[in-house]
Amino acid sequence: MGTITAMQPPSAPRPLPILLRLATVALAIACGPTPAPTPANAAEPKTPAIYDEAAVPPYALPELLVGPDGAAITTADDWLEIARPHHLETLERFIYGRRLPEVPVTPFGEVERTPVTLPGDVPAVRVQARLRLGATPAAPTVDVLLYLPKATQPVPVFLELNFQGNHAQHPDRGIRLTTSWLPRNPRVNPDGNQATDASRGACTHRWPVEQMLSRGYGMATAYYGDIYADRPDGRAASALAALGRPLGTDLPADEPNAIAAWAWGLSRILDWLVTLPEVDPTKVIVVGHSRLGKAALWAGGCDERFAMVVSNESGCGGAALSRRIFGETVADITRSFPHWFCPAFAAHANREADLPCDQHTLLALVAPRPLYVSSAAADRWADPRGEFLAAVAAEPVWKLFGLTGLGTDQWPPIDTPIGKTIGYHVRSGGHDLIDYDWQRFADFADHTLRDKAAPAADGYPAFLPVQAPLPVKPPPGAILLFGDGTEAKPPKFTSMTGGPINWPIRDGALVVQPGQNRTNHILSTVTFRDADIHVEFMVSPVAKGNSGLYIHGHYELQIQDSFGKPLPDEHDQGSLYRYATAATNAARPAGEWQVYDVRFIAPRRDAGGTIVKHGSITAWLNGACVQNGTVFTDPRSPHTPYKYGVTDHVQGVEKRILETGTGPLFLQEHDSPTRFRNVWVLPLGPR
Ligand code: GTR
Repeated sequence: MGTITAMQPPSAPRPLPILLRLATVALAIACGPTPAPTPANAAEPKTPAIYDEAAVPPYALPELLVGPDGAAITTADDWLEIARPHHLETLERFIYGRRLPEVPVTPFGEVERTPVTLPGDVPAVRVQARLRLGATPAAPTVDVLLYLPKATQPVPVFLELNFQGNHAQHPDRGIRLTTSWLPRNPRVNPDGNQATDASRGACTHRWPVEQMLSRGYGMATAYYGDIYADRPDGRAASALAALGRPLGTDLPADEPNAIAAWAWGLSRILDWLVTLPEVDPTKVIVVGHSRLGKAALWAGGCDERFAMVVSNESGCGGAALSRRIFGETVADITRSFPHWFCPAFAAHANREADLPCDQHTLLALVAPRPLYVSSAAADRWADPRGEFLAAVAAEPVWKLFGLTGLGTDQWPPIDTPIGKTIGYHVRSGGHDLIDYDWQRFADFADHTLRDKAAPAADGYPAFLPVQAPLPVKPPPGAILLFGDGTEAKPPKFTSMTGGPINWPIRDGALVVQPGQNRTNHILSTVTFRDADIHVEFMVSPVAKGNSGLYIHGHYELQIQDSFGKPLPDEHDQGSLYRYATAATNAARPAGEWQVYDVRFIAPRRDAGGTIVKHGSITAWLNGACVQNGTVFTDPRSPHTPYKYGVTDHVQGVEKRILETGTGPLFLQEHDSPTRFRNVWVLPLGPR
C-alpha cells in the first residue's frame, strides 16, 4: 500500500466571465441530471463537504498489481488472467453489483435510415431504431439515435446515454420524442414527465453532432430512462425487473442497481451497433457524463468490445477515488441516490478504507485500451484532482502492456490535455459536457484508435490495408510466396520435413492436401520478425473449412467456414486461437474468395528465449478489423507444429525463432481442401 497525502492543486480555477458563467450554469441545469430525491437515510447527520486540500485526510489505496491471494502480478498475461477477473469481481461485490446477462437484441419495427443535411451543410444519415433488449414480451425497448457521417469506410462511433431524451440532444425535428418518463425539469420539460416538442434540442450544447461528424465520427445516443428511470422507485419498471432481478427494499448486498442497468444497456446497444455496415465494430467509444460517466466506466470495464472509454466528470463512484475525502463522499452519494449502486457500497459509507477496491481498479479494467478522464476545475463536488489521481494509480497496468498511460503524476494546468494511452484534462468551468471536452475526446481517439498524426507503434507506417477488389496487387517491397501459379519459380514454401510441398496447384490456387493426423502444413522459406502479411483464400465446406495462418508456427489466426454465425468463438474465422475471438464475424461463405491482412509484431525475447515484450496482431478480414492490436505472449495452442506432428526440421525452425525472433508463416492443413492464392509478406524493420 502506498500512502498518498493531499496536495495543493497546481493552479486555481480561472474565473469565467460572469455572463458565460450564468449561461453555463443555466445550460448545465437545463440538461442536468435528475435532482437528488429525498434521502433515504436523511436522518443520519451529514458532514459538510471538504474542499480544502489541506483538510483531506491521508489515505492508502489497495494494491492493484495483485491477484486474489495477494501475490504480485508482474506480466500483462497474469494481469489479464488473474488480477483483472479478481478486481472485476471485487467491484461487482462492493460497488456496482453483479454483471447482468447478455440477451438477444433485435430492432423492434423498422430501422429508419434518412439522409439529412445538418446545420453547417453537414451531410449525414440519421438512423433511428427501437431495440428490444431480450426475447420476452416484457423485454424493455430502447430508442437509439445515430448520426453517420458521409464516408466510404466504416466509421468509429461515440456512444453516449443522455439525460433528457434523444429529441433533446439535437433540434432535428425528425428525431422521435421519447415516450419514457422524464424527470420534471424547469427548462426541458416544465409541464410534466412526458416529452413535448418544446424540449427539442434543449441539450444540443452537450452533443456537438456536426463537429464530430465532420471529424469522421458517428454519434449514437439513447435515453438512460428507457433502461431505468432515475428515481429511487425506478427499479420496479426497469430493465432489472424484466431480467427477473429481485425487487423491494431488502436487496442482496451485491445486487446490481441503476448504474449496472445503464452499463448493461450500453453493451446491448453495442450488440446492435456492431451489426451495422457503416460502423467500424472495433472502434465504438463509450462516453458518459457525471452519473452516466460512472455507467460508461462500468460498461467499458465489463465489456472489452468498447474500443475506448471516456469518463466526463464522473466523480464519486466513477473516476474519483473514494478514499480521498474531497467533495462528494460515499455517504453523500448513497444517501441521495440509494438506487444507483449495490447495497454493499452504502454499507461502506464513512468507512471507505474497508473497501477492498477503489476507483483506480475500475479505471485499470480498461487497460490496455485507451481511457480518457476529463474533469472541470469548478466541479469540486466531483473532485477533479481525485479523478486525476485515480488515473495515476491505474497507470501501472498500462505499463505491464508496454504502454505509457498518462506519462506523468503531475496534475496538469487547466485546459492542458495530457497523456498517451490514458488521456486527461481539467478544463475551466463547471459541471457540464461541452464542445471543448468532445474535441479533446476526438483528438485522443484520432491518436489512439485511428493512427492519425501519431506514427503507428514501433515507427512503422500506419496499417490501413486495401482489401478490394481481389486479387490485390502486392505493394513495393512485398515478397510474393505464391501468386496464381504462373510464377516461374515454385511456391516459396516447404513441407514439414523441409522438402518440396505436395499441395497441388489448381485453377491458380494452392490447395491444401489433407495428410494424416492434420500435420501436412507448409511453411514459408521466407522468414521475418515483424511483417504485414496478405493472404487470399477460399474455404471449402469439407471439415468445417478448417485451416489457419500459423504465424511463426506459434499464433494461429483462424480460417474456418464461419459464415453467418452470430457470435464468433475462438475457432471462428478472425479469431486468434486461445487469445481473442474475432471482434466481428466478417467471414464470407465457402466457395468465395476472402482476404486477410495482418500486421504481426513479434514478441521480443531475451538471450534465453524468454519473452520480455509481448507481440501484437492487428488483422483485417474482408474489410473489417477483426483483431485490433491484440497482444500475446507465449504460444497457448496445444496444436502448434512444434508440439504436434513435430519433425527435426520444424524443431530447428522453432530454435531459430527463440534465438533470433524471426520465423516463417505456416499455412495449416486440417482435413479441409482450403485454397490459397496471392500470399505475400512485407517484412517491417530489421529481419
Ligand atoms: C449529483 C451526484 C453526482 C453526479 C451528478 C450528476 O447530484 O451527486 O455524483 O453523478 O449528480 O449525475 O450530474
